[in-house]
Amino acid sequence: MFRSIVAVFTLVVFPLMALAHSPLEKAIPANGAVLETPPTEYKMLFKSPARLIKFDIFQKNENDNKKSLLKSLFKSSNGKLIEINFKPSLVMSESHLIKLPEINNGSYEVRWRAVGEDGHVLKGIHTFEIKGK
Ligand SMILES: [Cu+2]
Repeated sequence: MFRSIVAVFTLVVFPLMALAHSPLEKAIPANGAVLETPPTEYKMLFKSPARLIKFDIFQKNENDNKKSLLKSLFKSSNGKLIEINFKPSLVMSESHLIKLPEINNGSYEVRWRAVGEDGHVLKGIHTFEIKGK
């Protein structure tokens, strides 16, 4: 009995904790930000040095917004992938700057992946919205 409780705890609670504790100090635009003007770059500040190995940005479909974070983690985005000329970083750094092309008003989803100093993979999904003035 006790053992199965521990197993359930490990399976259910630990992954949730991992989600709750972002390895990011901050992102600009912040997750959930609503902006008046399109950003020209995306800035990520990690709590400790990491190599950013993947950065995809999608323009989301209108009816996509209701999906919960948990759901979207297990599903790939059905948004439109935006062409950026992203190259995986070769050096460990706490800050990463990704140049964005011109983007229109709408909802965006960023899916990133990085490798921390201990070799662990870090990843996350952020969203932001450009509303216009
Ligand atoms: Cu680690």
